[in-house]
This record gives sequence, C-alpha cells and structure tokens, in this order.
Amino acid sequence: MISRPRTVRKPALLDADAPNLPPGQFPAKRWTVLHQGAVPPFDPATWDFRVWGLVDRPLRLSWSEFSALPEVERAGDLHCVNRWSKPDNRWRGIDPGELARMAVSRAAARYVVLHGEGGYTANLPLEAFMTTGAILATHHDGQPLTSEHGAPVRAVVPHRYAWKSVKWLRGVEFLAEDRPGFWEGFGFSNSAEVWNEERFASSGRD
Ligand SMILES: Nc1nc2c(c(=O)[nH]1)N[C@H]1C(S)=C(S)[C@@H](COP(=O)(O)O)O[C@H]1N2
Ligand SMILES: [Mo]
Repeated sequence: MISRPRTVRKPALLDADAPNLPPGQFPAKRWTVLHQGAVPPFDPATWDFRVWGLVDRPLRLSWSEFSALPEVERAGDLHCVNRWSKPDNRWRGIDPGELARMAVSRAAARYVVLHGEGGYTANLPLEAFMTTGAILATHHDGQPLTSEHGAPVRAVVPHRYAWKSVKWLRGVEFLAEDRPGFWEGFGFSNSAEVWNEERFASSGRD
C-alpha cells in the first residue's frame, strides 16, 4: 500500500526550515549532477525523438518538430536514491499524454521504457507516466536545461527515485509487459516509490 505521510521525521542534520521531504532524504545545497558516462553532445540537425512499440503511429520527431509541441508547466521534486533531493523545481516541457495521443498508443500498452542517449533506460507503468505529474522537460525554473542536467529533453518523474528521470531523453517505447531498465536490472526497486522508501528490489512491490 502506498502511504504518503503528511509529516516525515527529518534526519538530525536538517535545519528546522528544511522542506518536507520523503523518508531518508535531505535537501542538496546545490543541484547535484549525477549520471553514468559522459554528457552527450546535442546537434539539433541530427537529434530526433522516437516513440515506438505498441502504438499505431510510430513517431520520429526532429528537434524543430519536438520543440513546436504544446508546452505545459509542472512542479516536481528530484529524489536521488543516494539520499539527496532537489525540491522546488518548476519544469516546462511536453506532457507525456501528448506523445501517447500523437502516436496513438494501443490498449494493450501497459508499460513504458524511457530511452536516454547512449542506451540508459528506465521503466514505468504507463499509468504512472501519464497521471502522476511526469513531464518531458526542456526548461527548469524558466531557463533551458543545461547539458549536464539533460538538455535538450529530460524526463521528470516525481514520486519515483530520480534514476527514472532519464536525462538526454531520445525516445519512449510502449510495451505490454514490464521490462526492467538500467538500474532496475541492478537490484534497485522496480517501482521505486519515494514516499514508500522503495530503494532496492527487496523494499518494493517487485
Ligand atoms: N541518461 C541518464 N539519465 C539519468 C541518469 C543517467 O545516468 N543517465 N542518472 C539518473 C540519476 S541516478 C539521477 S539522481 C538523476 C540526477 O539528475 P541531475 O543530474 O539533473 O541532478 O538523473 C537520472 N537520469
Ligand atoms: Mo540517483
């Protein structure tokens, strides 16, 4: 069962006015940069964004097509499983539902895999991707994303540990069956619900 406690006991190292964070998390002083491998280059002339799998109309969008999609604004915290959090973010970008509508996702689709540049992946139930405030962000607090934070597009999936917030996002695959992504295949929780502290496979509903 998912519980979202309104008050969370804060670790002793937190100051009194620290924001109300999920269990075991503390606020990062500065927005940490964390990822596998090197920051990939971005060439708007060759970059594309693909939507494939259980969809009637697979998409391959150029950067100019992607950046012309209607935008939404959304708040969403990042909570790294290493225990730092970056709260109070204002994201601007594309609603995941927009992609599902454009690509016409099939009824049999129940899961998505988010594909980052160079093969980094993370999986999610389709329903979580569509209804829990996720966004494909191009802007943070009014500024374009910096390359180290995932420019030109990153996923932000609030309420799930931040390894699911795939940076340098290049595509979304719709699936009937769940398929573990990069960290989910290394013993981290498949569900990764932060308010339930599902950090590792043994702590989740996996
Ligand atoms: N493509 C890609 N996205 C990634 C990662 C990665 O290694 N590659 N690391 C994840 C992890 S573990 C975290 S905590 C967040 C960190 O995001 P930030 O560097 O913008 O703070 O990015 C996530 N997205
Ligand atoms: Mo992380």
